[in-house]
Amino acid sequence: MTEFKTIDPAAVEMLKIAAEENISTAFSRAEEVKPCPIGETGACCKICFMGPCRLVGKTTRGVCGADVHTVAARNFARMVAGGASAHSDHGRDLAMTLLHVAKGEGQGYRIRDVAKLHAVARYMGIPTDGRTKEEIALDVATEALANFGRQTGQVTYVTRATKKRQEIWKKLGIVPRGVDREVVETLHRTHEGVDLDPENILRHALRTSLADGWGGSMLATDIGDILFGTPAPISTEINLGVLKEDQVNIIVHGHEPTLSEMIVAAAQDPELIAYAKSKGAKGINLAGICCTGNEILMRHGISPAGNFLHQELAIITGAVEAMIVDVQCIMQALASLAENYHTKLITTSPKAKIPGATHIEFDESRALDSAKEIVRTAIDNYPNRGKTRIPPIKNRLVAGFSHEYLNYMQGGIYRGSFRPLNDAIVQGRIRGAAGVVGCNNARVPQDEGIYNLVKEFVANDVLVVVTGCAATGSAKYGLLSPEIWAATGKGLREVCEAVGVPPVLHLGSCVDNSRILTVLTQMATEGGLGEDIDDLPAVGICPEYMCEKAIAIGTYFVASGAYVLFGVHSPVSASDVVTRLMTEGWESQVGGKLEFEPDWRKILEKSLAHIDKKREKLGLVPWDPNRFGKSGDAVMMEYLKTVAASK
Ligand code: MSK
Repeated sequence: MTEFKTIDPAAVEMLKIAAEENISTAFSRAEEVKPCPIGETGACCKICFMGPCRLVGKTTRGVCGADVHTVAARNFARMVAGGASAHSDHGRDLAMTLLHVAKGEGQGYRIRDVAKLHAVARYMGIPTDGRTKEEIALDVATEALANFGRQTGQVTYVTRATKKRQEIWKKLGIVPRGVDREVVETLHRTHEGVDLDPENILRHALRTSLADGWGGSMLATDIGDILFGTPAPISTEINLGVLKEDQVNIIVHGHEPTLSEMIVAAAQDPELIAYAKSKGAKGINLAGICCTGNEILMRHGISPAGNFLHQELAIITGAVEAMIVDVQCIMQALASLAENYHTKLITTSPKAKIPGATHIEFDESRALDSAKEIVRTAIDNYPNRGKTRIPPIKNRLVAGFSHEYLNYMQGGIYRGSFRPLNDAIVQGRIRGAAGVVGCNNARVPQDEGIYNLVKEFVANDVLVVVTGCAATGSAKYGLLSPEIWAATGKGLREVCEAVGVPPVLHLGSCVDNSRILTVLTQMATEGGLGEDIDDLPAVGICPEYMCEKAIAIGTYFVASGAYVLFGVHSPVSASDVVTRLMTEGWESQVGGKLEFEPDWRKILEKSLAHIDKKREKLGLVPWDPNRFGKSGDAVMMEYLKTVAASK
């Protein structure tokens, strides 16, 4: 570990400057502000005004009599509801944009992926034959929006889960009805004096999370693809070194692609580029942070300047003319930090204002004009730039993998499938699969768990998919670049080389964890690996979770059958009952379980043991690291190396 809580040399460089200049960052505040030891474990109840009641030591019940198990379960369920709300409101906003586009409104937006529109229409049972894309889009948007307010029945995409999974949900009574209904019901149940049974509370938390994963998030991904294009592999660079000394640097940060897509278009506008030149810059350089960064990386190859804990560090470079933010994961500290530099912090969403920031409302009815106004503000700020210190640190990455592209790579347009991947797992060339997702958390060394886990998984023949800040966290160290091949297990390497994909696949932003649900479901239905997600030799890991969205994601993966491990600490450790319900209890009910384990080495150990156990249960050959790696390609590479050495 370095002197600072990060393994990123670019972050270290900026944190040294921050320390010298007495600038506060999340890294320094995490040292100064100690976490509340009672709230941290889930033992603090503050849902009524007889409290807050802190259930520690001899205090085993709050004023109303609630015990620590009820309190911890309630706190957890509210986190799930918070996370589900954030993702789902994002999905709702995209559905509204699609509705506007279908009606010929929404300046600058259009339907970019008609094939995806048709695929989504098919999922929804909407006819496509002989209809214009606008007519289909109108029905798709209307059906998508119905998912939020539906009171009975089920969210549309429940039918995309395996039959077995749907039966499990039905039997348990956790088929999600409508997104808003499940979230509101969680808030009602966890109000003072309503649902006081931890098991019952947690069961509804599962239902609420499913409304996110198979509802709001999946809709956000699908509609994002329809409007902005389904990602395909694309290569660029990452980290603070992508900022440019001689250009207007604009960073987009937050989550919703409706804003960032228009900023991308505005930044490429010849008039605005000329305007930037008139101010003495050589051009406009756009970069991303957090999941907005992932959205524009996946679809346009725009370089990310970093992940969650880089948002302040980017401003400290002194080279950022504007940081444009919308919703989620945006630190309030950015406003006071920006006062020390020339950077303009521009908020754009009516839902998310920050005192001290400049608010330029992003108006979707004149989206491109709004985006141009914002970019112009950034350009106007270029002459105010003072001393810059951009760390010359960056790495290459390949991103842009979608479920559709993976199908295509494994069989072409007409015979796309997951057969080669499943076969490779059956043969033991690939040991299993791991999803490494989620945030940075200033309480643990930035990227340490993410980096080590991804590196160890590929070395052990485990195919890795990454999303969110774990994806950018991996990419900063070359794990998404060709450098990774040398560190990849022989069997995994052989398969990936044959299929033409890297061993670490960037699947997108936080809402795009729904792409992983789709991939896992297809693997389960493809044949050879059981019949549902809980049969697969696969794990989901969130090593550095920071927010409620991560909790919602972890919970919907568990409800979908996955073994999920979170790092940092357990937010329910005060209750052995809740801890048991989330592990043994959920495993017996839905086949998946949720564990919290701060040590990444133990996460690795548990993950590999789980993968091997599932292989054994499926009757597959035990994984052998030396059995493969002697295919034609590998032999040819060795031969070529020998020839080259002999010259
Ligand atoms: S941005 S939710 S810190 S992944 Fe999606 Fe990163 Fe976590 Fe925010």
